[in-house]
Amino acid sequence: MVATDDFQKTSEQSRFNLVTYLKERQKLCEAALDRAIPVVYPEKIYEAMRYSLLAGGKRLRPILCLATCEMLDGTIDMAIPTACALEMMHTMSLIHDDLPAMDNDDYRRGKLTNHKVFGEDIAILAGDGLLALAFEFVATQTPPYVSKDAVLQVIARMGKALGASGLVGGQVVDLESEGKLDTTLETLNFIHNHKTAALLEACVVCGGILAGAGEQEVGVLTRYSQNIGLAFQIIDDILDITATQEQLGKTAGKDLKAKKVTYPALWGIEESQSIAQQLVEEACTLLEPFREKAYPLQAIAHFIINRNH
Ligand code: GRG
Repeated sequence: MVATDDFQKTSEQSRFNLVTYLKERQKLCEAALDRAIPVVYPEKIYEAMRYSLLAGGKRLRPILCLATCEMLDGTIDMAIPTACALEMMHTMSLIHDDLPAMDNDDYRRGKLTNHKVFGEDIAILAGDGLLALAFEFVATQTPPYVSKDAVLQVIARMGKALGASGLVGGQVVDLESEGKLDTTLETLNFIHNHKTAALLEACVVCGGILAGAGEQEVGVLTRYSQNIGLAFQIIDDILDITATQEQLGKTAGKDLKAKKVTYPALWGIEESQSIAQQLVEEACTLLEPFREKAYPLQAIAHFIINRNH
């Protein structure tokens, strides 16, 4: 039997309209990103940076940052520069990941990859430009009423998530593991905790820090984001097998071709789905003390495992 409190919570939760929420937040992020990079001399580099940054995408990272800040009673104004910076970093990693020396892909976000349009030299520089701007943006655009200590912590976390202790480290082990079908679960977890989950964690935790989260709250946010990060990657691996190029906006079936070990290769598709579901349920439970303020982050966690691209 469902207790009255649980029933009320479930029905309120189901009235939270994630589709409308995501659309509004995507629009807000797109507009802020558009304003962040005006085209000036030398136009070519700004155009290349804007090409990938404004090419669409789910905008999950900036939305997670804003949603966490609001859950802890912060405002959008406090977090929007950091949210934009995190999307710049993510886009930078996609541009570099698509290069011939890395994953060598022709399509991303339904469009030709940056190097296919601007050439490899400019694509590398566009990534570098986005990465540098991300740090500058947080430092110069965060409103002055946000504590300088919070801004400093955000900048440190962004660097950590991106460097050798984050995305870069994960990418190195991923490159080394290509073609090795005996890659262990431990190595697979290392790759994705660093390549995928580290940046998602930075998005959530930085949103919290800007709102003044204390140590205990940062701990909860860290566990929530690590769970959704791993669930995100498990679903990404499944979609690489089951979705089409049109749905993904990039080449499908790449893991198999590159002989990469994936979660569905180790566990099968059904078991992988069930583990992702379990991770998301645990993540949502962690946020229950925030009651209705947690609905956006809980709904986003479910979206991560129910998406088709
Ligand atoms: C960070 C300095 C630095 C270098 C980059 C290339 C590289 C090192 C790391 C690769 C990181 C990478 C591409 C990880 C995959 C993450 C991932 C699952 C991307 C897809 O994210 P979605 O589905 O994409 O959110 P959209 O397009 O919706 O934003």
